[in-house]
Amino acid sequence: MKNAELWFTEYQSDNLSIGLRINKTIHSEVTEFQTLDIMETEQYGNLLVLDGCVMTTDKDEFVYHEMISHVPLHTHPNPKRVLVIGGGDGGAIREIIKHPSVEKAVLAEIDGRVIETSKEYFPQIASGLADPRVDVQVTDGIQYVKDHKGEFDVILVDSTDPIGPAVGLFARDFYQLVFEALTDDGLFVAQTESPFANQKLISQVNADIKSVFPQTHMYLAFIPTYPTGMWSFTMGSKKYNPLQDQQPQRVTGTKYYSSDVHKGAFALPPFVQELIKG
Ligand code: AAT
Repeated sequence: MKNAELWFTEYQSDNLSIGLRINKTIHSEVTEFQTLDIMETEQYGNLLVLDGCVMTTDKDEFVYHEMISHVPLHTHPNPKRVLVIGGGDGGAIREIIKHPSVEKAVLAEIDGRVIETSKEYFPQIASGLADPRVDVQVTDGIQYVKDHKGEFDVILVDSTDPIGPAVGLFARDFYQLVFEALTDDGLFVAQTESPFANQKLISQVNADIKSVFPQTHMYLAFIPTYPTGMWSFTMGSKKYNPLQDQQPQRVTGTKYYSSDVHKGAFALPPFVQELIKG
């Protein structure tokens, strides 16, 4: 009989939680930056948890990693140099290197233990990290963009929620540094939380990105293990528009991303439009 008693609960706010039945805890440690737990769940395969929050699972990771990567990379006509801030599991990198134009992909992850444990317990997610075009840097993403002006065509902010080391990744000053780290026609995308659970944050982030970039566009995807399942991403772009400049699909074998999903993801329900109308 299965153990009916072992459950992982993420307390997502004072009033909201998600529960997953777990078969066992595979790994647990306190790193220099956060607590790190890996569990085997019944529903979603292996689960990566940082500071009590779900980062990714084997079975739904494809939605997040395809949508954070392929939407910006099918907006830029010729992305050659790409930077991921955070994303130590390697999922965004795995998707980025599917693009034939990409010559270099840098991962700037603050916590080397996320990278090492992902290689061990999430080999399908971390698989791209061994590619010769990939440069893995264990460093604070804020410092990294400060030191690399005008270098990247596309930057992805694949960060934890705005607590602990990620607080600075949700600030206007950081978006200004991202702007400066991009080439003249560069663009960036950040994961920007749930329109149901994080309304204030979404409004603030949208206003901040608008104050730095000539174009700001929000899009949505459905991610079952993130708070409320409805997830937002925000793009800041110097030149290209994700709908007018959308490129024909360049990668095959995607499970969530398609040219139609790319278009549809920018159709926002009125209550979401309301959050970002300022
Ligand atoms: N690919 C989905 C997984 C993540 S993990 C986000 C990563 O951001 C973590 O590994 C964390 O160590 C890293 N990180 C946090 N702050 C910084 C920083 N300042 N510089 C570089 N890396 C950083 C995203 C999950 C989204 C969860 C939504 N609920």
